Amino acid sequence: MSKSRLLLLLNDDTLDSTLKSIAQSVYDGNRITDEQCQYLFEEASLSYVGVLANFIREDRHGDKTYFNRNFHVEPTNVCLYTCTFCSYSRLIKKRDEGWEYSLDDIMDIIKQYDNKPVTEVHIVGGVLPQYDVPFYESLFSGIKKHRPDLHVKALTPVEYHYIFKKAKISYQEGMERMLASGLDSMPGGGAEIFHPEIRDEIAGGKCTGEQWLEIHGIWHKLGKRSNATMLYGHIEEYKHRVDHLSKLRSLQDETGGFQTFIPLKFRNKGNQMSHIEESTVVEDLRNYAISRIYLDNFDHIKAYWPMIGRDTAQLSLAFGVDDLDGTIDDTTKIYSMAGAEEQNPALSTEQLVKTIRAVGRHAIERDTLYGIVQDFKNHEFADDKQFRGYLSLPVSN
Ligand code: V47
Ligand code: SF4
Repeated sequence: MSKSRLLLLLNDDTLDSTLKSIAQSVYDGNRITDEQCQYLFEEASLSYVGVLANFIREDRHGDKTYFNRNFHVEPTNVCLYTCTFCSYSRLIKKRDEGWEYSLDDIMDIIKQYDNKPVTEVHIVGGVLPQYDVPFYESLFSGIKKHRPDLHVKALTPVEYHYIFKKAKISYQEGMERMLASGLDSMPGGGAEIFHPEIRDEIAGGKCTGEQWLEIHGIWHKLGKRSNATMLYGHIEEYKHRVDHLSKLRSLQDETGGFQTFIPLKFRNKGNQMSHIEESTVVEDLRNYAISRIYLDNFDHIKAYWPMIGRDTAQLSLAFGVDDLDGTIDDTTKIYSMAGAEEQNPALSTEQLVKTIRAVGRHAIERDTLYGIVQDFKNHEFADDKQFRGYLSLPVSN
C-alpha cells in the first residue's frame, strides 16, 4: 500500500522535478542531501512528505509500533542555567518553590516501582552544584544494587559537561566512571538546536552543540547507546533544523550508537518565550516525516505523546513515527509546566495498545534496547468487544 502510493507520486506529471527526484531517491533507498532536506522543509506538502515517510516506516517496521514502560525521576526542578524555553530556569530565583531531592528521596521514588512491570527509569532534571559526579555514581550504583534489571537511562551532556568540568576530569574519564557505576544509556535531551546562532540565544552557557555531540560519540565508542532530540518550532529557521539533523546523521555514520530520534515541539507556557506562537499540527507532522526521510541511518523515530497529545501521536504513526513514548506512569513535570497537551500524562498499557490499534498499527512493548517484552498483536483484552478501540471509549448507543 505505501509502495503503491509512492509509485503514484513518481508517475505524477504535475509534481515538480526536485520533489520527483527526492521521491525517486527514497524509492531507490538512497540518502537525500542537505539541500534536498531544506527543499522539503520549504516546499513540500504534508501529503507528499507523508507518502515518503510512511513508505520508509513500513519498509523498515511494517505496522509495528513500539512502546516502553518507564517512569521519570527528576532530582530537581531548579536549574542554574537560564534556557529561555524552559519553565525550570525561572525557579533559581525562588529556589524554595522548587524541589531538590536527596539520594534517599530518589531511592524512595525508585522503590515505589518495586512491584510494577517497568523496565526503565529515565532520570533528568535541572543542574545544581550538589548533583555532582560522586552523587550520580552513588545514585546509579544504588539503583543497580536495589534493582539490577531496571535500565538506567540518565542525564544528558548538559549535566555531564557541568559535572565533569567541576570534577576536573575529561569527558572520556567521566563517561567511563558513569558506565562503571551503572549507567546503561543516555536520553536524547539537551540537544535543542546545535547551531550557535540559535543555541546562544535560547540555551546560552550550557554545553555547546559540539560538546553534546562529543559526549554522545564517546559514549557510543564505549559500546553504549543513546537517543537524540531536536527542540523545534521557536526562533530557529529551517536551515538550523537541517544543520542539526545533518550533524546527527554524520555522528551516526561514525558510531551507529543512536537508537531513536525524538523531535520535541516547543511549548510556550511558563517560560521566557511565551510570546512565540507554537507550531501547527501540520508543521509537527511535516517535521516528523522529514526527519524520517532524512535520517536514513536512524532505526526509530519517536513521538513523545504527553507533549503533543494523543490525537497527534496517533496521526504521527502515518508520518514516519514507529515508537510512542510516555507510558503507564509518566511523572515528568518539565512538559506540564511548559503547557503540554496532557497535564496528567498517565496511560495504562491497555489504553496505549488500543490507541495504537485504533490507527491500524500493531503494538509491541519493548525494552530500552528494542528487545521485545510483549507482542500485543493477538492479545485480547477483556472488554475488546465492548470498546471501539479509540482511547477505550465505550461505543455510544
Ligand atoms: O532537552 C524543555 C525539552 C528536553 C521545553 O531520550 C521542552 O527517550 C518543549 O529530551 N517545550 C528533555 N520541550 C526531555 C527529553 C526526552 C523526552 C522524552 C524521551 C527522551 C528519550 C528524551 O525537553 C530538553 C528540552 O529540549 N524541553 N522545555 C518546552 N518548553
Ligand atoms: Fe536547565 Fe535543562 Fe531547563 Fe536549560 S533546559 S534551564 S539546562 S533544566
